[in-house]
Amino acid sequence: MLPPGTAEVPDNRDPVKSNSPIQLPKFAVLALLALLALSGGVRAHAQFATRVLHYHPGTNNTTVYTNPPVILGEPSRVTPGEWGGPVTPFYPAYLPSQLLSITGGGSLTLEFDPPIRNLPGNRFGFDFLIFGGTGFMVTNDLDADWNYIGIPTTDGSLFGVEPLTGRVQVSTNGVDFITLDPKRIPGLGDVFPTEGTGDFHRPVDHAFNPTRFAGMTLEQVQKAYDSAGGGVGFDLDWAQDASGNPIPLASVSVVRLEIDSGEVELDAFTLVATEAPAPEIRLDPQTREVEVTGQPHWTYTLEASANLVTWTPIGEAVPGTGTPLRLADARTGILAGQFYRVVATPDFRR
Ligand SMILES: [Ca+2]
Ligand SMILES: [Ca+2]
Repeated sequence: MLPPGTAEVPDNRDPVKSNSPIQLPKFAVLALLALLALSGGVRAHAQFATRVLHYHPGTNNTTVYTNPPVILGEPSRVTPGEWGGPVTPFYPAYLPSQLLSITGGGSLTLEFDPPIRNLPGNRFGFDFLIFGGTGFMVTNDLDADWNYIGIPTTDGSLFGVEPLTGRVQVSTNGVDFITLDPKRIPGLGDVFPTEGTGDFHRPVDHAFNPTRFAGMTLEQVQKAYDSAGGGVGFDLDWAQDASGNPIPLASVSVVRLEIDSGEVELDAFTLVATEAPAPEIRLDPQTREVEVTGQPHWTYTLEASANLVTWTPIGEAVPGTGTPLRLADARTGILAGQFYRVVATPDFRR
């Protein structure tokens, strides 16, 4: 049985097999996409806030979290230092090198390049995510060495969150700002705690009210996240004018957070990767061409392997168009015994 998303070229001496294209089941491609997300296949260009345009910590901000550049880049995956370790919903980031604080009267304006896009394939409609420094409260008692007794379990409540008022605004030019409907925003501080092994471009299902995590162990929380990395989602469809009329927005390049009261500690802002329908792929063993119907905003790379362990990209990543593409293995001297897969990568620039 082949691993998902792979197809073996039959031995060319077998005329029956070699003349019939191999149709991969759709679930195989889905599984491949999931594998991609888990293995960090998202390429490392700017899918996060790229520049701080303005930061005011707020009046009477006495926290140590006031170094603006720490909001740029991806959310924390690991907390460094003696008391550090992997960032999980039970062990959130807490260092001044990770988090930025805003209190009442403060604001933060960030630029995104590439811009945030309001694409129909964005999961749950969310177009960008904000990650914070909150964590799930663990209710286990501690032993004499400050270790939890039993398997750590949360009651589903968040710590490090206080009542917060303010607004989220977006802009295409950094001058004119549009406010996102405050009634749609789930609470600026109520972010799902960060899971450092998760996909920071995949929103958590917001049908999961945080209290739904009551009674869960860390392993159960991670499973409920369904490969997502946490954070709270925002939808450009929430943009509205002063009278509450919706303003259609295809993309924005600036986000501004204004806090009126309370205090929030934020880790990062990320773009949501749009989700493409599972592409159909076919392998023509005679010509060593794989036909894939890719989608816009994704690129597709053919990879080959002789052992299903080491995979080599064959050729360049090709942008999806919604119509069939042919990706060919033009290498010479390599005959039977090759496995192929197509790796899909979200393309934030197209
Ligand atoms: Ca949207
Ligand atoms: Ca950070």
